[in-house]
Amino acid sequence: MAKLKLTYFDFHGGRGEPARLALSIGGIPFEDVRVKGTDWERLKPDTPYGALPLLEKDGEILAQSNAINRYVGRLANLYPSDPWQAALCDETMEAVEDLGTKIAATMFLGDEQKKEQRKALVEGPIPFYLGRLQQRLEAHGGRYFAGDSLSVADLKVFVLIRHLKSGMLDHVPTDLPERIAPKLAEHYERIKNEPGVRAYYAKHNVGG
Ligand SMILES: N[C@@H](CCC(=O)N[C@@H](CS)C(=O)NCC(=O)O)C(=O)O
Repeated sequence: MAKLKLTYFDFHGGRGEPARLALSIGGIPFEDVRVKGTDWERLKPDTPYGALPLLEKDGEILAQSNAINRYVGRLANLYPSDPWQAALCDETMEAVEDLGTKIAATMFLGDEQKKEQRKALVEGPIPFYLGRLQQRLEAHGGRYFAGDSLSVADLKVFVLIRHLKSGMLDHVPTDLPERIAPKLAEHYERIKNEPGVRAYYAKHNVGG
């Protein structure tokens, strides 16, 4: 079996978390490398695009979170084999990237600028993407984003909603998902209660 090493920052969320979840749910052994902020500047120049996550397979490196999600999704049986359903899975992951990139741009701003830009997110892109993701979920039957079973798309949306509800994003009300997209909030609860997801967070001793 290939030797896998997944490298991402040392917190439960962000672009590396769906792949960690997928590998864990699939029972696929991997080395779970968690980079501390203080080590990052030293490691960054040696990464393909100056960013994480990275997946290493037998010494070869794969970058870009959604490429990693697709690969581990295939390994873990969490990526649709039907080409159309696979494309729908990709669509969802890219939509989460669209919003995630906007949120990430506010992470390291000073207090005033952060407040202003988060307010703009709360009045625009966050409700827009939550509403549209909910519409897309409902168009696919309301349970899963692609196909008729759990996929990496569900995991990626789950990680986004977990972040929005976490209280870690100053100036972003934690009840936005429930208020704006109740079906998405239900989807979050369902995914959180998937046995593999519960087992992952129990193992790491954190709440889903
Ligand atoms: N398009 C890339 C973006 C990767 C990215 O921006 N990663 C962030 C963490 S989520 C990062 O490495 N930030 C540190 C830096 O840019 O120095 C992907 O999807 O993997």
